[in-house]
Amino acid sequence: MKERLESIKEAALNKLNSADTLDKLNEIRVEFLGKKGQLTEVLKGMKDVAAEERPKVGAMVNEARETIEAKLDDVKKALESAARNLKLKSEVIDVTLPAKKNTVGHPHPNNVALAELEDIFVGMGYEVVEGPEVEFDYYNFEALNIPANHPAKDEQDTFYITKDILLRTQTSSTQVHEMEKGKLPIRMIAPGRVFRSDEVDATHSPSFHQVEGLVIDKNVTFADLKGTLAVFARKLFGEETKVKFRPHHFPFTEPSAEMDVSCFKCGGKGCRFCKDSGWIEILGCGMVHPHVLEMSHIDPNEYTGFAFGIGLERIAILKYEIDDMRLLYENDARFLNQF
Ligand code: 2NL
Repeated sequence: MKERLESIKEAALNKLNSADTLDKLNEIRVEFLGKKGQLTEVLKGMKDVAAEERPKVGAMVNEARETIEAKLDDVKKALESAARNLKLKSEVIDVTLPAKKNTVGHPHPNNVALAELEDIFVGMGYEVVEGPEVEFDYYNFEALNIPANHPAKDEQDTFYITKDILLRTQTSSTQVHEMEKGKLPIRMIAPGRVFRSDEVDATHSPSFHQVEGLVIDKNVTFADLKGTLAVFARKLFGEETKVKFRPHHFPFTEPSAEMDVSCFKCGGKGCRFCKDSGWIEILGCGMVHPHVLEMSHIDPNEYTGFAFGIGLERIAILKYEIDDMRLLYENDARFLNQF
């Protein structure tokens, strides 16, 4: 009996010495100490042992069990500690690695130009007002004296949502809403996104941005318009900038004009930038048409006003010498980071 116990113990310790996982350790526990394990089998054989021998054999079985259990415990601790060391080693942080660079957002050239325009007009006492991009036909066309048969109203130029609802083609609609409120005088600019059914190319896009301006007060004249826009041009393009007004036609203004500035590249001598003319077209403007005032319940005998419309992309393209409008909409960080 003693020999059998010794050989079980030896076998168990041998196996434990070569156990390299916790799973194997458990297999060994079951094999020797489990319900059907080798040591348990020996205990079951105790009934065949002579009564006076039983305490001795029992003590030997207990000693064998305790030895195996102690060894199991040792190996388990050793395995757990090895596993922990391995994990710690794999989680070591190399503090000498270079830090990740955070990429920071960048203002879009349109927004850089808009901030500059807003600064100039806010400095002259104008309020910045925004309005809806989806409008009624009335605010986009009718209230601006654009007749029902005007070519701009064609479905080929304007995005209609229903017969009476559309995507605004100019931000004048925002100014009509301001006039309707009946609070005078008005000195405002209306920046925002506008929509026209255009194919995309280097100078066109179905969605672009406008900044329109409107001043309504008593005794406002064309001289006020010229003076204001000349100051604006000098602040935007430099103090030496000259301005020139050419007669034009818009349904919502009378008289109407387009304003050119002297080429800020060549100073007016003529270059590739101004197509050798010395002048660059910047905006459209005019005195608010009496019909437009009347439709918004403003008496044209008491009040007059001037208005202007500026293409924001055009300003950004000129100021930052961008040669293709599509670059403004692609949002390629390599392009935007230059501004
Ligand atoms: C352009 C230039 C312009 C206006 C916009 C305007 C707004 C009201 C009344 C009268 Cl509420 N006019 N805006 C005036 C002149 C020119 O835009 O090139 N537009 C096609």
